[in-house]
Amino acid sequence: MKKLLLIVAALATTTFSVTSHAQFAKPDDAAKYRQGALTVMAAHFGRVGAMVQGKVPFDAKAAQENIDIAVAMSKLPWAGFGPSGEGATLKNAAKPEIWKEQAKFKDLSEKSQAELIKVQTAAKTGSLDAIKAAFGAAGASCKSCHDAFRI
Ligand code: ASC
Repeated sequence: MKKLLLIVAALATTTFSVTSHAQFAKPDDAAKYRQGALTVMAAHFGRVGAMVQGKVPFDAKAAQENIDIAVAMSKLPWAGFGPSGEGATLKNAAKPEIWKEQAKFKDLSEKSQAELIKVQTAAKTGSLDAIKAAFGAAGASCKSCHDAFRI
């Protein structure tokens, strides 16, 4: 069992180090990749949001599963905004400022990831109130990056 866990951990580390250094053959490939990751992240974050807003009944297990996926996905899109992702021709909403202000972009992306982890920590308690307390700041962190960098 311990050996299996070590193998899984090693594979996970490899996966993430590969994705975080991912280079794309064409800017459109990078755009598709980041859009896919952000779409899945937003879908699962949104399912937690629906519970926070009382649009669907609170289900602690579902909230936790959804925020876990959102947190996992939140590691991925940023590779698609690196140098090999500049100049995509497919429809996309990335402002050119992303590539002129990479430090600011990185800072905002890291803030969002940190806020999502706070929602995940809250979800582990099983308390809707705890999730509600963390959810707003996470949504606001998405918005502040969109305001600066999304058309
Ligand atoms: C979401 C989602 C976003 C953010 C943003 C917050 O649920 O899909 O892009 O929250 O709307 O303002």
